[in-house]
Amino acid sequence: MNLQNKTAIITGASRGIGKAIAENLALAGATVLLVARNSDELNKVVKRILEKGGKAYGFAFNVSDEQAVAQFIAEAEKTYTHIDVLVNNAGIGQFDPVTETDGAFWDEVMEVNVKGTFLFCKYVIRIMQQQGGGHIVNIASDVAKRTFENGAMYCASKYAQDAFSSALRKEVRKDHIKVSVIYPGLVNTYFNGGSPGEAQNATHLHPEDIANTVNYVVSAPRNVVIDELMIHPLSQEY
Ligand code: NJP
Repeated sequence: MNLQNKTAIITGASRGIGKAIAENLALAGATVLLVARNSDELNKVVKRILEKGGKAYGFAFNVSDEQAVAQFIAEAEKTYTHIDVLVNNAGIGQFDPVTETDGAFWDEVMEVNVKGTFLFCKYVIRIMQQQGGGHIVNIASDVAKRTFENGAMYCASKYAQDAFSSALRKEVRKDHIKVSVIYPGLVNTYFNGGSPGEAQNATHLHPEDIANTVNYVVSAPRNVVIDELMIHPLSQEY
C-alpha cells in the first residue's frame, strides 16, 4: 500500500513502540490518529509529527472501553471517510509467579491486550469492508509463540491476541482485509516499568526497528499479505 493520503489508527501511541510507528507512518504520508490514555503525552507526539510536516491527531481514551472505541471510530469515519491501516499496539504486562498475580490486574491485562485488539477490529472492519479492503497490524510478542517462567498471565494474553488474529485473518481475507501480526522480542521502551536508555537495555531493539517493520508489512503489494513477522535483537537468548 502506498501510504500517501491514507488514514492510519495507532493505539498505544503516546510512547514507546506505538509512538515510533505513528511517526513512521506519518512520515510515509499517512494521516495518523493516535490513541492512548495520557493526553499530555499524546499531544507531545502529535506536535513532533506536525513539526516534521506530518498530519496527526490525538485521542485520549481506554482501548478496552467499547463505547469510547465505537464513538471514536464513528467520528473517524465521518471525518476521514476511509480507515486504511489499524495498528493494535496498546499493551501492558508484568511478570510474576501466578500465586502473586492479582486477579484485578489479570483482568486489566486481558482487557487491554485482548479486548482492546478485538474492539478496534470489530468497529474498523465494517469500514474496511465497505471501502473494499484495508490492513490490520497487531503487535503481539515473541511470547505469543513460547512461554517463560513467571510469564503465565502475559503469555496467556499474547497467545489469545495471536489466536484471535489468526482466526480473523481467515474471516476477512475475502474482503481484501489483511491481518498481519508482528512478534517483537525485547524492545527498549517503558514496558513493564522499563526505562529507555538503561544500560541493560542497550542491545535491545529500538522502537524504530518495530516501526520500520510495520511500514514494510503495510507496503506489501495488494496481492501479498505478510501473515507473521518475528523480530529479535541479536543479543537475546530465547
Ligand atoms: O510499551 P510502553 P511498548 N488504553 O509501556 C498505551 C508489546 N511488546 O511500547 O495509555 C489505551 O512503552 C500506553 O499509553 P497510556 C507490548 O505487549 C513490547 O513496549 O498513555 N492505551 C502507551 O502508549 C505492547 O503490546 C515488548 O499509558 C493504553 C503504550 O500503550 C506493545 O509492544 C516486547 C492502555 C505502551 O507503551 C507496545 O509496548 C514484546 C489502555 N488501556 C511485546 N494501556 C518490549 N517493550 O520489550 C496502555 O514482546 N496503553
